[in-house]
Amino acid sequence: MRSTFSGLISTSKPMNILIKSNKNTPGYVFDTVMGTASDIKEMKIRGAGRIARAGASAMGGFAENYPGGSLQEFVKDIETAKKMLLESRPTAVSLWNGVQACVREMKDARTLEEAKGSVIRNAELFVEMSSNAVETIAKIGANRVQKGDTILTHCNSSAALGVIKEAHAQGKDIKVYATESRPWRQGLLTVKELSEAGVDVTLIIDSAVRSVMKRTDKVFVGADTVTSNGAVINKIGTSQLALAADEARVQFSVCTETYKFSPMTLFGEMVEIEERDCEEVVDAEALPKDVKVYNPVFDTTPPKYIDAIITEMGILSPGSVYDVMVRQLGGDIFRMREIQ
Ligand code: RI2
Repeated sequence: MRSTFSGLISTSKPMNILIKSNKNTPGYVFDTVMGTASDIKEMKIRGAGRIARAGASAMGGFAENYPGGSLQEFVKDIETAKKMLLESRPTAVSLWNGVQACVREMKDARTLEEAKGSVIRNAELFVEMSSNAVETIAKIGANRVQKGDTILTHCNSSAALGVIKEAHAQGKDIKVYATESRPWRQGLLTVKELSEAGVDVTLIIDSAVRSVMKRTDKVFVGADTVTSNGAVINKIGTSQLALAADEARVQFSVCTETYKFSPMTLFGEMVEIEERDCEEVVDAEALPKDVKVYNPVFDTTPPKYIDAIITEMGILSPGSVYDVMVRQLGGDIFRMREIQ
């Protein structure tokens, strides 16, 4: 799909939600939710894990500050808050899972206080679980790194950087190549973070990936979404790292929390790739009017190019993602349509 400067160029839908969903709810309870949604939309909060934690925290804050009223009103209003957050990056499964985790016990609540309590509790639990998962992944992944390894990473993944920093902290004397990651240049965040941690890090432009692959021992990247057949959706350019790694027989590992596994893909749904504003790529003034710009944010790496998926549950093969998903969803698996 192509987009032009003259058309509506972002796939992110406008936030067209009525702020006061009923006459008794003061608008201010939606302020934090709206602020978080807007920060996510504008990439002030970014990274699949961070947006999930921010979304869950906003849901928890909403419940905590909810002023009163009936259980029915709260149920309706929290649905509005949920939509507001999900529309900020509509294709992000981590955000969906983070927000959904907060409301998973709402159906059992008999009073407003019980409902608020369950949202607050589940939001806290999600944030804690998510942060712990990143730490566990770092420890497990670092065991795959050997002394003197040269590592290549892409974009800015807290899960992948956790592995790299842990390996460095263990004194493994590693070197890192980090891609710039156009157009947002999240690679600059990566080199800053690694340099501050004392890691020997070199910034490369995205098109230098194949060139440095011959000097690379291992690739560690993050994930935005993992499908039930073990494919990984991550920052645009990830699949070309995987192809180059495959050609050079370099190990390609994906570091990801299991809540980035997409339950919808079990039912055959395709992962929608977010397409963002063309102005993020190039200034409209710099191009002739008839030139189109295509700005997909993520791409898909097929399972055959992935050697390991490093999760908080251990190292998985792409082929075992389905089993983990089914185990996590348990009896709810066939009710997913209702849950949505
Ligand atoms: P963590 C980012 O997306 C990158 O694609 C990164 O690899 C992924 O999220 C995972 O990040 P964006 O928000 O959850 O920059 O590992 O588009 O931090």
